[in-house]
Amino acid sequence: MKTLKIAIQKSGRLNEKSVELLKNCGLNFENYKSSLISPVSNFPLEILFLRDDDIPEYVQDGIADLGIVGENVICETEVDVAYLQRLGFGKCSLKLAVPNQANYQSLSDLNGKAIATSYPSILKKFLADNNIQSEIRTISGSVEISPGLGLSDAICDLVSTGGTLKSNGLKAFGDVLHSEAVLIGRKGEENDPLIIELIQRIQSVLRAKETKYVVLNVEKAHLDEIKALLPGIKSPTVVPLAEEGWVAVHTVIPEKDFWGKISQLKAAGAQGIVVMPIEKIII
Ligand code: PRT
Ligand code: ZN
Repeated sequence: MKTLKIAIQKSGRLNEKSVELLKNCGLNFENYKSSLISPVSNFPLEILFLRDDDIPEYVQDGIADLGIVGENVICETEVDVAYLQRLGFGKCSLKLAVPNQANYQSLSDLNGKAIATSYPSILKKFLADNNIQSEIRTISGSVEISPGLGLSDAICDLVSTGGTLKSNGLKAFGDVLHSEAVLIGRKGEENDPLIIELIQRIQSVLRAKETKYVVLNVEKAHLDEIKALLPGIKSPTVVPLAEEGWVAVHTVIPEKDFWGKISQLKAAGAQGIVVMPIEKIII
C-alpha cells in the first residue's frame, strides 16, 4: 500500500501546532527532534521534519505529498501547489513599517526609498501592483534593525503582536499579505483517497476547536426562548430532568460568539450551565 509523506517544520513557530494537529487526528508517531523522518504507526504516512522554507518546493517536486507551512513562505517561493486547508494557526501579517518619526502619508511616499525585507518576491509584486518604485534590500534576518542602522528607510516584515516593531521604534504603514498555516498538496493528487481521509480528519479537529459542548438546565416554560438562541448542528437535544417541569438542553456553541451567547442564554432562563471541550466533530 502507498505511504504518503507530509512535511512539517522541524523546529520553530509552526512545529508544535503542526504536531498537535496531526496527533489530534489520531496519528501515532514520535516527535524526535533529532530525526528527519518519523513513521506513523497507525496510518500509511511518514512525517518529514524540515526547515519551513524548503517545504513548498518539496511538495511541488513530489518529495513530499503534503506540507504544513505559512502562506508567506508559499507566496515567496512562488511554487505551484494546491491549497487544501487553512489551519487557523501561525496567523501573522507581512507589513510595511517605517520609523515612528517618519512622516509618510501614503504608499507613494515610498517612491525612491529603500525597503529592507526577507520577502523580496512578495514585496516586488506588491510594489509593482501599486506602481511604486522603491529599492528592495534583501536581508535574511533581524530586518527590524535595518532603519536604525541606516540600511533602509522602511521595512517589510512579518508582524503578529507588533511588539518587535514597537521595541525598534517602528510603526506599521500598510498590509502586504495576511498569512496563516495551510495544508498544501501536490497539484493533481487532491483526489487521492488517503489525502481525502486525512483532510476529513483535520477538518473534524478544526471544527471541534471552533465549538464548545454546552449542557444547561431550564424550566420547560422557557424552552422555546432557549431553542431560538441555539441553532446547533441540527436542533438541540432536550432531556427531561428528575425535577418536574425542568429539562436539560445539550448543544454546541461556536467559540467566536461564546460569551455573548452564554449571556443571552442566562437572560432567557438557563441555569447550571456546563461547558466542555469537543475532541472531534464528524459530519
Ligand atoms: O528554521 P525555519 O526556517 O524552519 O524557521 P524560521 O525561523 O524561518 O520561521 P519561524 O519559526 O520564525 O516562523 C515560521 C512561520 O510562523 C512563519 O513563516 C510565519 O508563517 C509564522 N509566523 C507567525 C511568524 C510570526 N507569527 C512572527 N511573529 N513568523 C515570524 N514572526 C516574527 C516577526 O517577524 C517578528 O520578528 O516574530 C517576531 C515577533 O513578532 P511580533 O509582532 O509578535 O513582535
Ligand atoms: Zn525559515
